Amino acid sequence: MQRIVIVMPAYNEAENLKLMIPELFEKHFPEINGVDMHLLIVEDYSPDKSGELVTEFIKKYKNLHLLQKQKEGLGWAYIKGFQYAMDKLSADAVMEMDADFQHPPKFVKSMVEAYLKGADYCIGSRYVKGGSIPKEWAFFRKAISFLGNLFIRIVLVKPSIHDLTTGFRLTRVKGVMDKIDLNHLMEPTRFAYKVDLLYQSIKLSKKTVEVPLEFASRTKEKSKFNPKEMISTFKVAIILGIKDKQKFIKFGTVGFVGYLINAFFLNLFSKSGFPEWASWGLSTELAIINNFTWNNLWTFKTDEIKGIGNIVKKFLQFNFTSAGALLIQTILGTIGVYFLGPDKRQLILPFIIVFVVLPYNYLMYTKVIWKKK
Ligand SMILES: Nc1nc2c(ncn2[C@@H]2O[C@H](COP(=O)(O)OP(=O)(O)OP(=O)(O)O)[C@@H](O)[C@H]2O)c(=O)[nH]1
Ligand SMILES: [Mg+2]
Repeated sequence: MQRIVIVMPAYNEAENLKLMIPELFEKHFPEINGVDMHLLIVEDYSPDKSGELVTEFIKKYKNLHLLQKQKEGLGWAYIKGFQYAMDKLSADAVMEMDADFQHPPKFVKSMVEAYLKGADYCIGSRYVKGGSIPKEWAFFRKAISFLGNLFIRIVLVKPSIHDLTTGFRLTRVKGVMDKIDLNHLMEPTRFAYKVDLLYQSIKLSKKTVEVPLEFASRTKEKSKFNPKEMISTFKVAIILGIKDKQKFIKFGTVGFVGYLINAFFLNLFSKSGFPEWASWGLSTELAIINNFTWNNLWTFKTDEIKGIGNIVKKFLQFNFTSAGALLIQTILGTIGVYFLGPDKRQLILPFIIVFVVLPYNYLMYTKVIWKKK
């Protein structure tokens, strides 16, 4: 049976926990069939004695656990909770859920169902059909939430995901959570750690789904929402966005150098009396060798191909995908000239390169040649 551990950080949440724990164990967990549901409260010795309350509840609910530690902020509470759930509780999946009822417990079931249907990463989403943000929020806060989220969506180029800043998520351990270097997430003391975690989880997940979430406002006490948290969240998104594009920029630079090498040696060989076919063939191969080498050592250095056998195999594959690009370019070029006329040749070429060959190459490099291990 799959074991799902809800990781729930709580600091001074005794009032909420008093309601939350019985509600989960008596109302919602019994409605979820075929899964071993656990709840782990991560608590930092709060002055309101939330920890003692949980200890009392543990006597009644055997799937309830408590992790107590020093206070280090929101991110670390979740991170240490995930580590505990994986190492000590053998979780197959972990869930992020706040104790303050902003993530209404009735939505746990739909998240678990999405996971059981095969999702590796389930995002409780406020911005899909059926999801919502609190009606009572002031217009300003609604706008900040919506626009901030939209901004991160654009910066990270994740148009298919609608909610990137939600705190209600379920993650498969094997292949996703256990592949993330949790001790080195960005901004681990703050809310912003969520953006880094999400970014990495989406990358590692084969199937990511959004499940509607009706986000509630805090029931007890005032909100701690503040500009500092907001700025650090945007900062993480911008850094990740640039990092993401850095690869593409390097790929473009290597490709351009490859083009220069191709042009230089084509000129040199043909001037030195090489037959036409040999000049083209040799100069193209030199460009291919250049592109393979620098992409391996620089663009994709995090997935560098090592070992002579591997290098030879991948280099042959690289030649093969390069031949694919040549074929695509030849076919599209011929079709283009047929329809638009030979005088448009100089216009057709860059068009094909930018819109077809570059995306094709990038896709082949990231999904085939330097595929993530
Ligand atoms: N253990 C632990 N829990 C924390 C810490 N900071 C926040 N939490 C808990 O993490 C959950 C989310 O924190 P909140 O303070 O509600 O953060 P938020 O939802 O972004 O902001 P609000 O609008 O104030 O609700 C709650 O259950 C908190 O009790 C912390 O430093 N340690
Ligand atoms: Mg909250």
